[in-house]
Amino acid sequence: MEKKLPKLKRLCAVNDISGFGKCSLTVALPVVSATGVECACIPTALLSTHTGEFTGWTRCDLTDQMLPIARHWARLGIDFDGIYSGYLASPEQALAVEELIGTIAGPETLVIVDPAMADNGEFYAGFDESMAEAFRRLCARADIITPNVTEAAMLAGLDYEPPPHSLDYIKRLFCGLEDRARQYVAITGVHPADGVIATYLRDCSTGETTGSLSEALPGMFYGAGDILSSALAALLVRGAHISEALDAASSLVRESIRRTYRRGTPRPYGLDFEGALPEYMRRVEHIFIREGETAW
Ligand code: PXL
Repeated sequence: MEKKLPKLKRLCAVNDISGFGKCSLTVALPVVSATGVECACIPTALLSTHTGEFTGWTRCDLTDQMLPIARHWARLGIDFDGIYSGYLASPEQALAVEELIGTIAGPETLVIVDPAMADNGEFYAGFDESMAEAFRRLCARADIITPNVTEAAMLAGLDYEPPPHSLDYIKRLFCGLEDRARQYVAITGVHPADGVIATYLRDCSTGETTGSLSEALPGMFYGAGDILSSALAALLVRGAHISEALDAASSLVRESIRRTYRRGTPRPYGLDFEGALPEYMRRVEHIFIREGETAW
């Protein structure tokens, strides 16, 4: 008889499907699975592409499906180790996420919210301050939030400052966000100096701050935030320590960006993370390998 395997951890990703452009669910599904975590999903909208740089995209809003899906799962008695929300199509969807957390989360369910609504000092197409207000409420339900610098400034009610981002500015962002999430705030896409990109993480209960720094390649890389948040969410749900989760997630993004750059993939097409997954999975294996058991 082969040895029994432990129960798979299960994450619910609440995010849109942009059919083309490698972001949201088309990133969350493979990245969460590559972490050895089951990825259930509640699609919030169906778009032909993401809304950055592309024009003429199609969109079908799925708000009216979100709670019925969650209620069906609750009736089936399906439990979740984590709920991770990313890009949402409207402030109403943020309210629906709050309600679905109440419907499918248990006391131990980790809630990760990526308040994806803006970048480079500007809201994404179709969003305004009402989206920031809705995310402020939703973030208060989250154990960990992963805003980029623009989103962090919006949530904290501070002005956006373009790069280079001084440590004083990052500290002010953290101070403004300390009461926004229950435990961790990870600010992504920080440019502390020319040619450097970083994610800084604050443990709100201890005030301890750590960072993961990489070489920055020029230009905008769509989907980088989604890869980082998906990996971080799955690693934490699986029980990784926050610092090893941040390191592994950051190196997946770093390697995906390098590959995209080397291949010359058009930026709106998303990151070439596929070839970076094998090394990521080796890292995951290293984190979770236990005496006498495999990580998978
Ligand atoms: O990667 C964030 C994202 C996700 N989904 C949609 C988007 C964006 C960013 O522009 O437009 C539809």
